[in-house]
Amino acid sequence: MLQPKLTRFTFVFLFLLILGYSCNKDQAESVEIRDVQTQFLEDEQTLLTYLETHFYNYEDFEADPSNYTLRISIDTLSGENSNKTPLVDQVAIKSVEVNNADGDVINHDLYYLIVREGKGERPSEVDSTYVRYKGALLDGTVFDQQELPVWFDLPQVVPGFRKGISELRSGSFSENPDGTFDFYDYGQGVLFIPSGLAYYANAQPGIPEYSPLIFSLSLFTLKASDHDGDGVFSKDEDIDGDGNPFNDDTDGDGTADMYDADDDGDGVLTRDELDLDENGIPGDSDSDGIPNYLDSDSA
Ligand SMILES: [Ca+2]
Ligand SMILES: [Ca+2]
Ligand SMILES: [Ca+2]
Ligand SMILES: [Ca+2]
Repeated sequence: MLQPKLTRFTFVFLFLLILGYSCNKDQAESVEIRDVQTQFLEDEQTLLTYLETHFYNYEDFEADPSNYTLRISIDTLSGENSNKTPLVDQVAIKSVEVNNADGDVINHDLYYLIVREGKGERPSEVDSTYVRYKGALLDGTVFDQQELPVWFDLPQVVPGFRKGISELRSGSFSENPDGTFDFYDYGQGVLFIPSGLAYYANAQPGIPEYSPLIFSLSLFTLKASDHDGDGVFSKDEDIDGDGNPFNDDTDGDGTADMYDADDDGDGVLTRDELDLDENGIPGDSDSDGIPNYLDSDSA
């Protein structure tokens, strides 16, 4: 069974602030700013308790592995379900660094459950992803969901979502004669995100401050983004190759390369010095191993 059928890969402009950062100044001023390490330890305990006391409908997925109409459903381990395998035995952990106000690094555990890994590509953290999702609090309250998929530009979503979805793979699709698409073999999973990788002290509609979040999601497809339109995909502007394109700033002007249309700050737009001979390879006029667009003394 193939899901979903869609008329177009519509880019839905999201009015929702849910997955982007927003900060209500008046509200933020009235919220106590907690110590990052202390809050992390509290969230960690809360999440572990949740994972120990809940399970998902893994038996449905095991019984019908190719049924893409199945939805992930989480419930409490109690009564007739007491003997189910708890989530804590099925999740994996990704450690993510968070800086506190003093610049100290506090490692946060992001828990993720892979229900179906998917057979396509893994997104980088700066790609656009086409997803179906449901976001909930640990008490089960759903604060946002999209049954029909939407495009999410990953740099605009909370770090826990961005880091977690890159553990899934995209699927395949085929176009029908009527212009609709069928998706299959796509990744499905659940992210369990401590507040330090979500909104932390910044309450959002339906999300109190310091809330750990749960996202169930399906990753249908993805595409590379070029945020500054300079001809270099954002994922390829990770110059130091550490997997994080947000920390590369070749000209040191405070704007990361992925958002900087003149990466080397030489006054020539990257687009205009990237590949002058149009052979598909960035030019390097002085042959010093640094391509012209990153080399302020050559163009
Ligand atoms: Ca770019
Ligand atoms: Ca980097
Ligand atoms: Ca820069
Ligand atoms: Ca330049």
